[in-house]
Amino acid sequence: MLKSCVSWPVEDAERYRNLGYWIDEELSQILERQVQENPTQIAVIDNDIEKSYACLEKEATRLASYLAAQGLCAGDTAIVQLPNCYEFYVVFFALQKLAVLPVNALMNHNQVELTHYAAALQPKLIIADTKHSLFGDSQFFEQLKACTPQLQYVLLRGQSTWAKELGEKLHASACFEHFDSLPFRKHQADNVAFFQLSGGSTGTPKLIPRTHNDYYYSVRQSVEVCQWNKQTRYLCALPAAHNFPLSSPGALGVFYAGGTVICAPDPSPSSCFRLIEAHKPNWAALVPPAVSLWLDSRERQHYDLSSLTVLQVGGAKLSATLAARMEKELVVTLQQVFGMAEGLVNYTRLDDDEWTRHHTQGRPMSAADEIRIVDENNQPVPQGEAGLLTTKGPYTFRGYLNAELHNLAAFTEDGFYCSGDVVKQTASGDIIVEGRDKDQINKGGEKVAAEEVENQVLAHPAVHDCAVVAMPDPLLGERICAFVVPREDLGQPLTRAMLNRFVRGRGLADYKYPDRFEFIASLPKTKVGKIDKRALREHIANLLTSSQTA
Ligand code: OOB
Repeated sequence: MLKSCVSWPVEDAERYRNLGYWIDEELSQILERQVQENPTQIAVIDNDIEKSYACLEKEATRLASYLAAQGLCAGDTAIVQLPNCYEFYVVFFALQKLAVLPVNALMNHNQVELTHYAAALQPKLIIADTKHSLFGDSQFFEQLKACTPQLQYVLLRGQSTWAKELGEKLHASACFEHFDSLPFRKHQADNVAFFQLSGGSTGTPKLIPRTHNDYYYSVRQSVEVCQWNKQTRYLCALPAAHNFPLSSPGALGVFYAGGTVICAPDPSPSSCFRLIEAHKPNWAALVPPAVSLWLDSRERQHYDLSSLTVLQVGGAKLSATLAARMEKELVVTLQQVFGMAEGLVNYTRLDDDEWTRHHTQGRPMSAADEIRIVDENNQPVPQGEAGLLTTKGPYTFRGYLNAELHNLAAFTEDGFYCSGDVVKQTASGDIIVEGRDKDQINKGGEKVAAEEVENQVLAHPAVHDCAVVAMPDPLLGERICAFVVPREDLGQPLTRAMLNRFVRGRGLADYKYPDRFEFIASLPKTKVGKIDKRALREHIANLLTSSQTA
């Protein structure tokens, strides 16, 4: 099945190797290096738990050995769904040692998403948390097993009566002592290490294969750009599995540099401020709505946040107004981060002037990132004009898993990934995100594929047609509006409450629920007969403005 992962053309791979971008090391090396150099340094703080590098390595080895003894082996796949906690990193490195390939689902992913990942990956193992409603009992696991013949093992973080507990496998219990020093085979660094999740614009979420070589390079280069070192203390408040807090430079960057990750359960002021005062991180990463919440929080004056020197913001467009306010009121340097799970990451640099920090989303982190800003015929637009961002490079993937047809549209013939972002580039090479040409809603950094929501709404028997678009929102930037054409031939009129109840019952992640349903007699069409989503976006934006002024 993994044969359908697209790899880099041989000549590109050779070039990346010769230039030192690909070093043929596995991701598990990130941790092993620190165990040699820095064993007693604290790697992760998770509430009152502090784990040194040596301890993290020991627990990862023990878990890997346990899983190997259960029969898991290189090339098997897994679904991991854990909150921000130190175990997330233990599991990450354990699976890397074994060369078991996980997809790290977000905690708010639900039945629909996990079922889809299971169908795509045919995992042997699930590692999840009993706090998630799907794993309180065995029902969902049994359901997954029924359609995933390979699936045999489940390990749960938290107390469980129906499955083995992850904690038991990590902690020093005599029966696992002999696992502590099992050597693991070296694996090919060109191989897939794990799957990232695409924000998506199609009916089903796509999986992004990331190799050891490409991901490790993106971590090392991010650390270089951000100048991280052993003194780096990073507050991880965004979901740990997301590419931004995992590798830009994120937790893996911290581990590479020998610093300390401080786990926060979420980016809210009530979760983060006390942790900042207690553990004194100097870096943190947020999405723009969280910046607004931090700035407007009354709690701010009660905490000492002065340890923070740099605040990274990315995932969605940050307004220049918020950028200026943030630097002034929080007394931090802003670093904008414009990245994507597919690869390319842009950073503003710490010594950029104020205009660049506030008005641009930064420039590619690597000299090897190739950027082409093109029109709809894939022709470069004149410098300074807006166009579609396409890119290739040593850490930008070359194809989604099992998605041959979709890949044809997602890449140019010469291998550039079409990001769907509309951007322009300043004379000095900095990128400004102007908009988007993909059927996606960016709800304050959380990406929602319109088609995925449309399919759920369309499943209602009284819905004739549906189109999902973004509507403006002062806090999140965008929210989800579903335009619905009801069927006329059914007696009972369809109501918003009925649709809400129906969609909520479908097992989709909460953040994908439409925030508003609008009934419409028919969907507007463009000249070529496609649904005119631009007209729908304008329609809902006007409705919102007129209801505000009324
Ligand atoms: C990050 O990754 P994804 O995969 O969740 O989302 C990627 C998309 C981009 O194509 C763009 O549409 C949007 O999110 N985006 C931004 C942005 N950062 C991401 N749009 C405007 N301004 C920004 N700063 O979101 C991601 C991955 C790694 C690092 C940072 C963010």
